[in-house]
Amino acid sequence: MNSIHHVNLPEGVRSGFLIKGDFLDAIPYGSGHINDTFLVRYIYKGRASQFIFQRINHHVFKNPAGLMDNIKRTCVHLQNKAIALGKDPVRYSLAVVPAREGNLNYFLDGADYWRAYPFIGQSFSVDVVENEEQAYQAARTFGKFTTLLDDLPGDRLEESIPDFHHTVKRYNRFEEVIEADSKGRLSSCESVVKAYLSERALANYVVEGLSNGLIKERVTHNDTKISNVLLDKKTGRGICVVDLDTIMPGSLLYDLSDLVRTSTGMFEENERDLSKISMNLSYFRAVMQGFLEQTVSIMSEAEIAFLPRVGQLLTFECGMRFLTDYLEGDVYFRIHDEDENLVRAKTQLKFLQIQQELEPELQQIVKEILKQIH
Ligand code: ADP
Ligand code: GN1
Ligand code: MG
Repeated sequence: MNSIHHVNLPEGVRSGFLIKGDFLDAIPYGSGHINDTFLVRYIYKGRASQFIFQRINHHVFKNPAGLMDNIKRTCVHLQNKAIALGKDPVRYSLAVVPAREGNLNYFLDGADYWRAYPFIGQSFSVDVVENEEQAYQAARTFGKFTTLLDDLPGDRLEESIPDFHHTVKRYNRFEEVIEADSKGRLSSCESVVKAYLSERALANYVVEGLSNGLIKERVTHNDTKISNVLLDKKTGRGICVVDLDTIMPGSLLYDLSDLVRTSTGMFEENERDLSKISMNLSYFRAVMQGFLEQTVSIMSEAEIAFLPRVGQLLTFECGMRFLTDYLEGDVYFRIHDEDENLVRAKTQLKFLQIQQELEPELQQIVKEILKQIH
């Protein structure tokens, strides 16, 4: 949800980027749990221009300069692709606004790293999918992103968060945090903790596949929640993906998994009424269709075999991360209520169980789509 309250951006930040004109105003923007995001306006020759400014959470992203290097490289690659395809590069990818000094992709204000992107106009994103077309367009846009980055030149990207989707390590950490129970919260969530512990088997598939080569390491987005893709206000078509901090080496199954997690359920992550948690099979079909149309030609047998269960992986991992954070005293994800991380963990658990019950139906849908496009 976006607030209309103007905020005071530090003076250095306002003038820190190569932007023409005078600073007009800034408001908090988006619904992310990690960075601080602002919609910022400047006035030049009587016309307003808009930018997204972000203060990077450097407690989470320990090497912001390396992260910005990843982003810059991928944005330039995508823009070059757009030019080669005769498309408008401005709507094909985010672009990094350089700092006024030092030829940097970020502005350093004390210990805080700031970055700026031009705001892509006539666009919107959603927190909960509203119709099949949105699910299809979002998945298509993320799928295309994966294939466009398949030939990114240069060295392996920096891991902006090492072992970000190493679900086995996440599980081990979860066990340690349960054992420590440093905030005395375990007694308030024992049944949820037990339920997560019993899903251990889910953690292995992709981690093992990546290590034995059956699943290929690629450049992936790793945070493909539905609010991280821009759709066109007029046509509804996917424009481009945003929130690029976690672009790094990964598996395309992570990206598809988080898309299923966030676009086939009909609920907010912090929904308290668990009876509202459900899975929309038409949205699942639309997500699979959109993503696979773009990516099936580069997928391995091991990747394809996992498709009916793919959504379970990040639903489990993300839910376990929320629960870990609750037990640790809410040190990672932004919260608005004291028990929000526990509430989030409960929604994910319920959604995980729903996907497990629906596995035969999901299998059938995947089979039909593969038959049609393979
Ligand atoms: P957060 O970490 O807060 O999720 P995002 O980068 O996802 O940050 O930005 C928040 C929201 O702002 C996105 O969901 C999207 O709707 C919008 N957004 C982000 N970047 C742009 C952009 N360059 N142009 C237009 N809208 C954007
Ligand atoms: C965080 O920053 P945001 O809100 O897009 C998190 C994701 C989780 C997501 C859950 C760097 O994403 O991994 O899936 O919350 N990002 C990071 O909503 O940890
Ligand atoms: Mg986001």
